[in-house]
Amino acid sequence: MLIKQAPDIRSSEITPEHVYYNRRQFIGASGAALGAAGAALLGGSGGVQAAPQEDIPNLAPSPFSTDERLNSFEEITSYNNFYEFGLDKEDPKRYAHELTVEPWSVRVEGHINRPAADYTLEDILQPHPLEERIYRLRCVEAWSMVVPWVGFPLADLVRRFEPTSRARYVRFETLYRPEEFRGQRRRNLTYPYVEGLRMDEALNPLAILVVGLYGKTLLNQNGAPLRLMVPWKYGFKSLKSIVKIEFVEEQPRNTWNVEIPHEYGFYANVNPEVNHPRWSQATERRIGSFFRQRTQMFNGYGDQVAHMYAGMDLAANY
Ligand SMILES: Nc1nc2c(c(=O)[nH]1)N[C@H]1C(S)=C(S)[C@@H](COP(=O)(O)O)O[C@H]1N2
Ligand SMILES: [Mo]
Repeated sequence: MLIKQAPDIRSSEITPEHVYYNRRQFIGASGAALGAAGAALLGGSGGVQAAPQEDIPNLAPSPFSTDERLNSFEEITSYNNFYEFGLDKEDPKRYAHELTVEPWSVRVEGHINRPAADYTLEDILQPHPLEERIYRLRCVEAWSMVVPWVGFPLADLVRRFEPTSRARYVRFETLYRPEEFRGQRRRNLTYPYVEGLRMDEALNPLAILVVGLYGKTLLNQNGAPLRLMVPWKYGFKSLKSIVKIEFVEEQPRNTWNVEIPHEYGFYANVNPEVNHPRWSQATERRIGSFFRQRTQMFNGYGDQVAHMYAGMDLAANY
């Protein structure tokens, strides 16, 4: 991830990456508003190489982190689901270099009091101090991992754009670029990949936007440069390589629900008692361990999230 001079700032204001991250954390902690002048830009290298990883130092730890044994960097970056690169677990790593993530911008629009616009990745990240969140990740295919993500609370971004009372859901879109995503050329799903959260879910402190893992910026196979992570839901809710965040009134039609409605719903909360037609959800295979383990309700995050679903029929709202 190269730091490039923004067209409107002087070279004396350009900051090296490590200072930049520090400053961003400082700025975030001091509550500076969106769009402070002189923020460094993540520049376009224009090449065909996957973006090189950069260190993200000085991460605040989180009380929400698990102390379970971490999956290795190798496991987390070579066993992936990212259908835009292909159906096999090895495909995302194999074809990750075909995607260019610099420059990157995110369209933010819908029922908000802030301007609807294309924001540079820099604009999106600038006010938010980054922290490490070590979360369990549970795929609906009944495998799981423990991943040290780097990110910030989605709630902080949501609040910053000041949703109006008509904003009842947040809808997200992954990049649509068939020239670089071979899975999109093959139409192995209906693209762009769409996901959504109810507003209270988006405001839950566990929901984060992720920019890195293991203290480094994301590799393309994990959803560079910006992806969602909602740890109490099956992994398909946590979409990758986000280019659009929209505040909407209606429940979004999420990709897997559109694709196979009788197998995938909107809520997709991890639930050992509600089986998927093709996979029992009672147990899971932790990548790297031999024995299967019991799946926990809400992936073990019930204390933080169960209240949002009080009175809801969790079997019907898979
Ligand atoms: N755009 C997009 N996002 C996606 C997917 C995908 O195919 N496309 N796969 C999902 C699924 S099924 C899972 S389990 C997680 C896997 O994230 P990881 O590869 O970083 O472990 O990404 C999710 N996000
Ligand atoms: Mo998944």
